[in-house]
This record gives sequence, structure tokens and C-alpha cells, in this order.
Amino acid sequence: MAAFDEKAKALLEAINDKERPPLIMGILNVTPDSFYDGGRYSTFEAALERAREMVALGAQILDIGGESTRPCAKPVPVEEERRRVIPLIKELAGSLPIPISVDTRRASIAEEALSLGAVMVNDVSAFRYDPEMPKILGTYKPIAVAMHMRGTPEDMMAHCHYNDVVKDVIRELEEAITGALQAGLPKEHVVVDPGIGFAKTWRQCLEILNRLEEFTNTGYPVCIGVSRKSFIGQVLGLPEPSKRLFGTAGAVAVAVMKGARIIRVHDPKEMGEVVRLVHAIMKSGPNRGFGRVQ
Ligand code: HH2
Repeated sequence: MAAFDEKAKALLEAINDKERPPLIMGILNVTPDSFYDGGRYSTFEAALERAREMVALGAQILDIGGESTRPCAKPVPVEEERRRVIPLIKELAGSLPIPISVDTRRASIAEEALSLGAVMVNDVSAFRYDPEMPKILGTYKPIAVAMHMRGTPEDMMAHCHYNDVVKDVIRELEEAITGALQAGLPKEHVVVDPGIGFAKTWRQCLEILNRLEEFTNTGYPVCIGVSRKSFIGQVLGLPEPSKRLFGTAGAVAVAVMKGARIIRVHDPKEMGEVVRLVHAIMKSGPNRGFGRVQ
């Protein structure tokens, strides 16, 4: 079993150090059908090349996923998910200079990735899809992102009814995390993510971003994934994800202003510039809010 090593410790420190800019998590989907990068990196060689390119473009964490979770996506058989991500993680874990996160809902994939050297598990079901996930997290104690969703990607858009979208999502996230905490995952290793686009309408996505400081005020570091998502297309009238780079930049700027600490993006170079600039503005002058309500 891989220990919670120096790489993971340094990553956790960087996540929590608000004097430093939030971290750029580069997305690498080894899938044929992801909503933006599907099919681009679905061979081993193409994925390997993109991983290295992500580092050169400034990604500070690489998030590797083998299953699309876009609305209506069907689950991928576990053997297929394994074939897509495990050999890649095996190849990269020893050689990539940045930490690897595995984007999976499955405990067996998380376990294998962690034993190969991944230091982070990013679970879009907040550890609920696979009943074995809490145990694996409690055993390996990685940094673990609990992202909010209701239902599954197949049916989540039928579950968008909230009393108060922010309060309900925070409460449901806190409930979802308890199993992993009881299984031994340290609270300090948990990162929360409101799950932009997952069982949320585009208007609810806007409200979550507008009120993101309520998530940062929970005390958990916040990860956010706005990159090229459909709420941007809805507001700007841009049905094509390839046209949503500037919209992404606007949403990233807001998320940084409101205290998000991990920014999950397809475009690490461009969004890295947005993050560093917004953070520099936040650090200047007496109004050093870092996401707290003033
Ligand atoms: N969004 C997606 C996948 N994983 N993880 C976190 N923590 N936060 C997110 O917002 C998030 C996520 C969906 O985006 P993408 O991976 O680009 O697409 P797809 O699910 O189609 O592969």
C-alpha cells in the first residue's frame, strides 16, 4: 500500500495555503465520449502525450478519468474503465512531476490507482456509488474529492428540485462524506465540490457560483469544475463546447474570488493565467477576503 507520501503532503499544503494561487487540475479523459475531449486521447499513446503536454502547460494535478459522466451517459463496464486508466497511471505515476488524481466512482479502480502511486481520488458520486469506496478511502487515506450529484449521470437531470440549492447541496455533501470519515479517511484530506452541471439546471449552476463562498465557509477546501460546461453555453448562446473558453475564464475568475482552491480545467495554460491574476488581485491591498463574506 502506498503511504501518504511527500507528494501528497506537499499537495495538501498547497491546497490549504491561501497565500498561494489555487491549483490547476488538468483534465485527461481517456474516453471516446466525454463532452469536450472525448475521443481525442483514447489511445494509450495519445493520452500519454497529452499528460506530458498538460504538465508543460502548467497543470499542477492531473485528473485521469475513464468514464464520461455527462448527462445521460451510461456506465462503462469496470474492466473497460480499468483498461483505459490503469496502464496509463502505471506509466505516469513514477515519471510525471505532478500528482495524479483518479476520477472514478469505483473502489477497485481507486485502489489500484492508489497502489500505483496516485495520491488523489476524485469521485463524482461523493463516495456513494460503490459501497466499497469508503473502506478504500479509509485504508489508503488519499486526498479525496467528494463531488455532489443526485442519482446517476443517466438520470441526474430528473433530480434538480431543491429547496435551497446551496444549503441542500452542502447538507447532502456533508452526509455523503460521513461513511468515509467513519472508515478512517482523515477529515483534513477531504475536498468538496458542488458538482456544476450534475443534477443542477444552468440557473442553479449560476446560483452556486454566485454563492460559492458558502461552500468555502464549510471549512473544506473547494474544488470546482466549470470548464466548458453547458451552463456557459446557455448564458452565452454557445452550443459548441469548443467556443466556451472565455466563458470558462469568467466562471473561473469568480470561483477563485470566492475561495475555490482546486480549479478543474481542460485548458491549464489559459486558466492558469486567469487564476494567477485573480489571486494576485485578491492579495493586493487591505481587502484580502480569500472567499470570506466581507
Ligand atoms: N466534472 C466532470 C467530471 N468530473 N469532477 C469534479 N470534481 N468536478 C467536476 O465538476 C467534474 C468532475 C465532467 O466533465 P468532463 O470530465 O470534462 O466530462 P465527461 O464527464 O463527459 O468526461
